[in-house]
Amino acid sequence: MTIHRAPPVDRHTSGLNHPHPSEITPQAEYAERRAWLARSGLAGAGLLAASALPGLMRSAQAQAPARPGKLAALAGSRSNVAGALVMEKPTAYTDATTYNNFYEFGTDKSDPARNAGKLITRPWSVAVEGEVKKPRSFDLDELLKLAPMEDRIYRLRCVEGWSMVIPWVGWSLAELIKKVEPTGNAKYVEFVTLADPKQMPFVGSRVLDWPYVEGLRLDEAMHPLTLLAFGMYGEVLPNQNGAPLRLAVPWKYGFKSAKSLVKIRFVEKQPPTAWVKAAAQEYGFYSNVNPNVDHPRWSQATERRIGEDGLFTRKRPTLMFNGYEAQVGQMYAGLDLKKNY
Ligand SMILES: Nc1nc2c(c(=O)[nH]1)N[C@H]1C(S)=C(S)[C@@H](COP(=O)(O)O)O[C@H]1N2
Ligand SMILES: [Mo]
Repeated sequence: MTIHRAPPVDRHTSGLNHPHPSEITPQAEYAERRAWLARSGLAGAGLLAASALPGLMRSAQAQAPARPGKLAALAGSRSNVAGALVMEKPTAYTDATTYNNFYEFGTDKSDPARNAGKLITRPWSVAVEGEVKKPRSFDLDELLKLAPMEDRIYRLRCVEGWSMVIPWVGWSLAELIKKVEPTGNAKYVEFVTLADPKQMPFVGSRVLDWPYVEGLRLDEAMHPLTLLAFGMYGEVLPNQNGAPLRLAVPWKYGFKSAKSLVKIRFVEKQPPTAWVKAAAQEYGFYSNVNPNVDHPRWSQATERRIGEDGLFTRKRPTLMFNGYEAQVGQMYAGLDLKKNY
C-alpha cells in the first residue's frame, strides 16, 4: 500500500528545526580546521580556485583522519579505483555519526545515534539470491574476508541538500557479485535491509513501507565505485551509520546507499524501492546526483557541506553525478536524465 507522507525535509532550509550543532561551530572544531589547512599548505589560499592549485591539492590529498578509537579498528589499503579518493577534507566524525538518516530509528537527524545503540550486529548474515547461479548466504565473518579492505574517501550528497565527505572502509560490491554468478536474466539488484521492530523502534511506523528496499541496475551494482562498506574512519561502522554493512554509491543521492543489509536479490525487473513507493514523483529509481534536475520542492543546484557552516560560508555548487561523472557518466549515455530522475 502506498502511504502518502511528507518526504524528508531539509530542516535547515525549511527553518523547521533548531540549528545543527555544527552551525554553532565549537572552538575545538575551528582549531581542527585551522590545523588541517596549515598541514595541507592551504592556509590563506581559501580564495583561490582548487583547479588553479593542482600541486597544493595533491599535497592536501585527503587522508583518512586519525581513527576516533571508539570502535574496533578496521584497516584498509589505499584504493586504486579511479575516483575512489576525493581530495576534500573528511567530515568530522562527530558530525558523521550524530547527523544521520536511518528512519528505522527515527526521523530526526539525532535519533539514529540515540536509538541504534542496541542493534545487534553479530551474528549477521546476508542472503544472496534470485537470478544467480550460486545463491547462498554469507556470514559477516566471511564477508569481512571476501576481498581486501580498501580505504575510499567519498562525497555523500543527501537529496535534502546537504553533503559530507566520508572515509569508508570496504570493497567493491562487484567482488561479491562475481562470486554468485548472475544469470542472463539478472538486470537489477535489490537491496533489502533489516526491519526488526524489536530493535528498531520506528519499524512499524507509517513513515515508509518496511523493510527499506533499494535497488541498482546490474551495471551500476558492478561499477567499481559501488562500495560495500564495513567501516568508516578506520573503524567498524557505528550502528547509526548502517552496521555491520551498507552500501556507499557515491554518485547517487544518499538514500540509495541502504544501511544494515540482510538480503541482496538479483532480479529481472526494476525493483519497487521504498522511496519510489512513498513518493515516486519526488524520488526516482535512478536518483543520480544532478544539479540540473530539481526536487519538486527545492533546488538541487547547491548543497550545504556539513561542518562548513560559518557566518560567511556559501553553499557549494552540486556537481553532476556528485563529481563522479568521468567514472560513471558513460553508463547513462542516451538516457534522458530528466525523465529518468
Ligand atoms: N536502511 C536505511 N538505509 C538508509 C536510510 C534509512 O533511513 N534506512 N537513509 C538513507 C539516507 S536518506 C541517507 S542520506 C544515508 C545517510 O547515511 P549516513 O547517516 O551514514 O550519513 O543513508 C541512507 N540509507
Ligand atoms: Mo538522504
